[in-house]
Amino acid sequence: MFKNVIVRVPSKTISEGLTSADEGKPIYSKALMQHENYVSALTKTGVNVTVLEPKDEFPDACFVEDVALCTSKCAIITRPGAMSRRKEAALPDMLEALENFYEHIEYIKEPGTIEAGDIMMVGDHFYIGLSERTNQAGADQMIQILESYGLSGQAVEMKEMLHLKTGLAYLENNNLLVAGEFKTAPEFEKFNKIEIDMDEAYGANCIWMNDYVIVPEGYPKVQEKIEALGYKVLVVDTSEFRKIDGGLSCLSLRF
Ligand code: CIR
Repeated sequence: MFKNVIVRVPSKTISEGLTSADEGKPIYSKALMQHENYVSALTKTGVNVTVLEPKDEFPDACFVEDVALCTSKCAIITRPGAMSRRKEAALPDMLEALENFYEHIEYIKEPGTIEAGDIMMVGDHFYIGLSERTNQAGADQMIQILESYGLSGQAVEMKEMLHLKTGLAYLENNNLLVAGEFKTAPEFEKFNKIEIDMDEAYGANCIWMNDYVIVPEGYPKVQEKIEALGYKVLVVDTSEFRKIDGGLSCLSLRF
């Protein structure tokens, strides 16, 4: 069960966020509204939500998932691979928020880079995607930290996606949404894989929240497959965040 969530309100500079999508720039007012709906959906799942203030100097700072890994034992502050995002990881208000919940806070150090959108938690085990943002040194440090707390981790090769969780979502009970390159990855063979079609690949970025699964709006086949598994579904529109490669998981830290 998750008890707590941390989010950060999008800033008016969100239109300058990093992107590989060719879908235009996010509209600030719409992004704000979608973010409010996201917080409402999270609240419905019974968690306590800490809402941090926007940071104009960091257009991507609403994607808080990337700056910390929150485990059952400790929080680990990452070192983002994207230069424009590197200093997001040590913002004082985020540290303060994490200190409210965690006695132990660890840090990824140079030359390691890691963005926690590349990390998927399955119980006490963590899969770490080696992406353009997360390097081997970062993954090695992370695994070492996890092991020092009795947790474990393993690195996963990846080639196409921005982040590991761009194409994977663990829905507990051994159920795993898989898209694109992860459909055939040997690491995930043991799961009950729910394959997401190419035309709905963005919809693979869902989040399991206690009895609910939050699904992005506009992916009916994904929604149907999740409902068929017996989950209660909440739908949230993330179209403005999609324009800068962000999705549901990216917008929160859940622990
Ligand atoms: C970036 O490129 O860093 C942001 N525009 C999107 C980050 C998405 N985060 C995630 O997948 N965890």
